[in-house]
Amino acid sequence: MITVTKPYLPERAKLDKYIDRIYDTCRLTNDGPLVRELTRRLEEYLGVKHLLLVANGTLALQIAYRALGITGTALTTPFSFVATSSTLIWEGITPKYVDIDPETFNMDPGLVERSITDDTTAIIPVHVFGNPCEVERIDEIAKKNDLKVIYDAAHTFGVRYKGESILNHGDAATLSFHATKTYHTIEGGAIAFKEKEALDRARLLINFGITGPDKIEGLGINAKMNEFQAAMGLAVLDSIDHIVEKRSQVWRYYHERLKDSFQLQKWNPHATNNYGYFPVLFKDEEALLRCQKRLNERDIYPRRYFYPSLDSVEYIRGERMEVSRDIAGKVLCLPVYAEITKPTMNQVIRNI
Ligand code: T4K
Repeated sequence: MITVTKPYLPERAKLDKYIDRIYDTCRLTNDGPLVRELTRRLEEYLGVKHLLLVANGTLALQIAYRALGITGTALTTPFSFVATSSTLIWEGITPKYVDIDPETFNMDPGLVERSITDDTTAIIPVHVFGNPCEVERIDEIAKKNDLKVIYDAAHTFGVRYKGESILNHGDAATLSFHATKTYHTIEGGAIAFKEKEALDRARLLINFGITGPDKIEGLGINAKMNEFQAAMGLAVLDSIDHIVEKRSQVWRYYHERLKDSFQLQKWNPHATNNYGYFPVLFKDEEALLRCQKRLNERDIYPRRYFYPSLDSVEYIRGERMEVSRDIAGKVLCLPVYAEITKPTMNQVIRNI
């Protein structure tokens, strides 16, 4: 079976080197030495200053909203994984959608300002499939209107924009280290904060608001990453250049053969890619469904990331977003992972 992705598993010996340390110390969680080491190494690798590791990318969003005091209404995109919106609702914040650009698939910055109302406190854009948003325009609108910006950067591990980490834009940027991502810690995530004060507040939030054995300073929850997640994260990080290189070969192979027949996502010209996804836009939903069926019959399972457009989800019920609905109906993400073979890619290409 060929699936849309396949997690990278490091060699057992490389992983065991880290797991042995857990067995030696019996330290399994609660800000242990592997989580600390991974934090340091990721700050260095990614080029960020105030990084907090958490249990998953969903909690990363929730903690970021709390740490930055987001309330009322937040502007966000309907073309994303459901977690971008569900976390807002979970935190009592109302998502209000801004439609997307039909070529980049990211929030259209030209539509942001007209959506701001008195109770808007934040903008939550997504760098969809790792493709950076127009960050300068968004950051400028936020500054002018005194709004916070939290980028859902779940897909952007290692992506650089104008030579710097994309995570350095906004008041915070959140990552997902889920097994399906280019870089993973099985489950996991992180928040890169602009200000150290926000990082300090978030550090309290992820550990029940506890500051010492006998002291509870405020409301918190449990969003900690554990030592086994960090062990996997360290082992995967040891191979990250190899993973990205292999994925880039797959991505380029598809790109070369499909670029003249399909509309592909328009990539930000100032940004690198981590080759997490290969979205293809069909001429209509019918063509997509026909192709999906043909591939499924051959035991190949691409995915409709992101479908449905979130403004059509019953419990979210946003204003209708025409562009997002159109794109969501036509996008199919092809299988991309380090060990995919050329015959398999050829089979995918032949059948689409
Ligand atoms: N924001 C954005 C923009 C996101 O895309 C996401 C997550 C989040 C926030 C939240 O972050 P997390 O809380 O998840 O850290 C997957 C992932 O579960 C999810 O992390 C990801 N985005 C989303 C885009 O995709 P599914 O429902 O597609 O996963 P699943 O289990 O169907 O896996 C896809 C394929 O991968 C399977 O067909 C087989 C393969 N697979 C998967 C797993 C889990 C394996 O081979 N082994 C595995 O262990 O959501």
